[in-house]
Amino acid sequence: MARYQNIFTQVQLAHAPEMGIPLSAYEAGGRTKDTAFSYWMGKFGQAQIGPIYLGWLGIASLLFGFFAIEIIGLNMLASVNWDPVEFVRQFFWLTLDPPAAEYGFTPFVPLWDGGWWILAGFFLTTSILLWWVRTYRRARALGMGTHVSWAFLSAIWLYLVLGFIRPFFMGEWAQAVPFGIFSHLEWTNNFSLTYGNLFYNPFHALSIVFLYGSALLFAMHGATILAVGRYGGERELEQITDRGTASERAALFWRWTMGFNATMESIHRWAWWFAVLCPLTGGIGILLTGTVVDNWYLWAIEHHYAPEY
Ligand code: 07D
Ligand code: 07D
Repeated sequence: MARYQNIFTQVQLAHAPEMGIPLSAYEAGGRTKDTAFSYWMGKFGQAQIGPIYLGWLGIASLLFGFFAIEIIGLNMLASVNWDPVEFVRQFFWLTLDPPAAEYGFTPFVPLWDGGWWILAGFFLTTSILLWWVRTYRRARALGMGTHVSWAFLSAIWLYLVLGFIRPFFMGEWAQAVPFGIFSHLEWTNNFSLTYGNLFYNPFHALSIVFLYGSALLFAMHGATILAVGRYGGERELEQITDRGTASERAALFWRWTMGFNATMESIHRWAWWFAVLCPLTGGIGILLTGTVVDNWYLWAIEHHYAPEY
């Protein structure tokens, strides 16, 4: 029987670099000319690195992202008296916090009292939004659907709710998430405690369903395709135009084990929806907290979602 090459036996062909579809003269200016081949990257994915399409959107996005990281990093460095050793030692605990509650939601806050946080947030958000436009435009340029962009937007929705939309409705920047490794975890913990335990927020529960569901679907799909790799199962084009033995087996496996099987197409819709619904429902849950519901535990008792002890 023909043996399919897997990660251990894969043959890496050395060939002229694949440059992608021709672009208009204007667009071609945005694509780098150089490529490289990496044997080790070839173990994880394609051995060819580049060309990358940066364009002005990509460059602007990276630049704004750099400003944000720079502001966050320098503020953290200032908080340890510009001592690089302490910066590294304490890195996980360093933080750049939003303005205190007394400033409300005004953008005019002294830099050292939270103004830097607003600026960093502005630059980070600009960077993320520009990157989003880039995903949309590159997909269009390739004649693809824009599914990646809409999935990304779902994550951006949660990010915006956490750092801008909810603070806006609450009338305080102080409600937003700090920039810092452990400080953002402390914020997450405090948020749950302040609003009476987030576990009683049904949208947090839904978000967890889709988070766990995403991991489960990813495991099932990844495992299934690897399991039929010996029949060329991951060559989706051949499997779709000529439903070969791999797809057939993959489908039968699930029909035999659980009575139902997704199709080659629908499994990707399942995955897309689960991933998208995780931050989408999460964002709804966060937006309702403190604006509509002050204490999820009491809310849950009132709505017979939790028993009264
Ligand atoms: C694997 C793709 C690669 C991305 C990576 C993250 C930065 C931040 C910034 C030092 C899966 C790159 C990180 C650029 C550096 C500074 C200022 C994605 C992969 C590797 N969190 N969170 C992390 C962010 C929120 C929570 C890790 C961002 C909410 C918990 C990392 C945001 C809440 C835990 C991180 C954000 C929350 C983490 C690993 C934005 C509720 C962990 C992330 C923009 C949702 C875990 C120490 C990861 C950890 C962790 C980044 C928001 C909760 C630093 C950028 C406010 C409970 N978060 N997080 O792998 O180890 O994601 O923390 O909204 O346990 Mg977080
Ligand atoms: C953060 C979307 C924004 C990210 C973007 C990416 C960059 C970096 C860098 C390329 C993740 C920008 C990227 C800038 C680029 C490079 C290198 C998505 C983000 C745009 N919870 N909880 C969730 C669980 C508890 C709390 C969601 C579990 C406690 C709060 C998720 C448990 C308390 C919030 C989830 C648990 C608490 C959440 C996040 C268990 C704390 C949120 C989904 C088993 C003590 C968030 C409604 C997600 C949310 C959230 C899981 C427990 C607090 C499903 C499994 C009770 C405050 N929790 N949680 O996709 O939406 O995040 O809640 O105990 O805000 Mg929770």
